[in-house]
Amino acid sequence: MQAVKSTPDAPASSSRNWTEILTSERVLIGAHIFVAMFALSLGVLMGPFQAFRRSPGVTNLLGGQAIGMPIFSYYYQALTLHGVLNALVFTTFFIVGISYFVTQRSLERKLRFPMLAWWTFILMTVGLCLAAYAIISEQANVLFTFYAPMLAHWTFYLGLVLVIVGTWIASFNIFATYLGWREAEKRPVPLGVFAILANFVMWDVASLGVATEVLTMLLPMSLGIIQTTDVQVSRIFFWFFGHPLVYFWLIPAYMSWYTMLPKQLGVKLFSDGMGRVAFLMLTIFSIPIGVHHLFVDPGISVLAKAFHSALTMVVAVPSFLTAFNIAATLERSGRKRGSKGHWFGLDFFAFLPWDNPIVVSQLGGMLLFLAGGITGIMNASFTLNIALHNTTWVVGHFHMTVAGAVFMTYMGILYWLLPVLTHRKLWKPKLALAQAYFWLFGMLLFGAAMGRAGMLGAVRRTDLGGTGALILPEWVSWLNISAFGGLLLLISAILLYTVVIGTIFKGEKVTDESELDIPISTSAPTDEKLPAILERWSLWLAVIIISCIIMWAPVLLQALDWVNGFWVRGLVPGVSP
Ligand code: HEM
Ligand SMILES: [Cu+2]
Repeated sequence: MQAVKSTPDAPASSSRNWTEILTSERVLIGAHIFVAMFALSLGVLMGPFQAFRRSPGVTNLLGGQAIGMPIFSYYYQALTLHGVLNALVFTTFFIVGISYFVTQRSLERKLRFPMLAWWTFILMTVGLCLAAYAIISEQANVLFTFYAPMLAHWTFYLGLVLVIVGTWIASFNIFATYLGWREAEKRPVPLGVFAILANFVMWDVASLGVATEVLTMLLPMSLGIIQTTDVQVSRIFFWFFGHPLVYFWLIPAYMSWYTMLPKQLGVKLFSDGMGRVAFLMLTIFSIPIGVHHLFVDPGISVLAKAFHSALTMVVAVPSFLTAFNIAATLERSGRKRGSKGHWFGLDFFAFLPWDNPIVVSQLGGMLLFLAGGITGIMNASFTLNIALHNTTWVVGHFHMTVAGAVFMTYMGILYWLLPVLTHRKLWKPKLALAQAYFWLFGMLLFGAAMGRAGMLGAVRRTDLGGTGALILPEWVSWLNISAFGGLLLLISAILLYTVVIGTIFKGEKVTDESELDIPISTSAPTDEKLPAILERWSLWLAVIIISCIIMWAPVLLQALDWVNGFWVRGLVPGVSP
């Protein structure tokens, strides 16, 4: 690790400071991206093997033998590893890394507390090791939604707490950097940093839910300090956090579409202000809608379910704003490249650079997100949810979003960030392009097939490949198609790591950063009016807190057991309640 010697508030415009910043940045951010990609390499491997295992076609091919997971033979262990490593670890480390990078580069100053950033990284990595130990030693088969009544070894919970505390400290560092910049600059912050700030304001509040659950219920119970806990209350705390979690993943992807993609396409974003409004709406409306994950819970009133369901429709609005803003930006780019507005004005799509892996990863992510968004609205509808709940339909939905839009966009980011971090050009960009297409088509097939099987009643989180598991005849072809999608995705994952390792060891060396395209804006547009209220973070924090109280306090108050107390009702480990 390299210490940065310049004074904390020194503007980075002086080239000496800037070189030092870049060196420390490469190591710090590289470490975050390395851990993210390492976790993903193991986590993602479990996916295709789950898909193969549940496919009767593959089982028959192997003479009636279900295919085992590599390394991990137990279904729930592999599923926990897949969910935790991909959806919690890969995302969190990647987001913290990219947030540091964009903050430093956009504001042209180093993090306010560089050493603290290293301690944060160490804390999060220790947390990851603790949680990984629990999963690998088969003491945490609790899935990535780890609410009661399932119980894991205490190292699992402690590990996750450390990771979350790490994200809080990271957000403190980012905010401190931003406040120093704002005091000096007195102008609207660049949109990329605006998105990061909005994301962390929301995340810091949301993660209080899961921290409360872990610290007051799960961790004490795993340590034997308390003997029972309230399952309904545990689920409420979890989903206070669980829904905004998906926006924590999504906002950095949106940031890439809003601020990086236009640069990569050589055009200006259609509307910066509209982007800011979308980010604020996501921040405000992410938390007070989480009861849509609790539609089948008996301890939640119908009224709360109706309100949260209605408000969920509101959170679709910033996504529509984004669709409009980005489509208008893509059209600009298409027109610049020769589109004449044929086919109802949609021919611009054909003029986009479909041979650029960085652009294709993001466009692919958007296409998958169309499917993910629409299926999400269906999930949020109470009546449809009852039919689809816990079927493979849900797996289809969230692979279009987190393993689709989020994952593909992050890979789009990786393909320009890796050269910055390694000072080597991307190795074999054609392989990277193939990776993006394999992922796009693999995920479309996988998601659609899982969705269709789910509509026919195929259950999720069930070892359909296990001995004696029920597989209805009408599911068979869809499960087989999902395995074929899994094969394409496996090929894509192999291509991804080939490109990453190839770049690190064989990429053409770059001596000057100007040879690389780094899509970062250092200022907000001056031709748009950006009202100062947009950056009144204390106001938005207050709005978030008040809306959380209005939407969640009645849910919690109703679920709490006022006679027996917080920890009494519910589960006694090992004994049926
Ligand atoms: C190679 C690509 C992938 C394939 C083929 C795949 C496949 C699967 C399958 C078959 C399941 C199990 C469904 C069940 O039995 O209930 C699953 C669950 C899951 N996947 Fe993936 N997946 C892939 C990539 C990803 C990625 C990149 C992410 C996140 C970034 C992700 C997140 C999840 C989550 C959160 C679950 C739910 C685990 C649970 O139910 O607790 N997957 N995936
Ligand atoms: Cu949700």
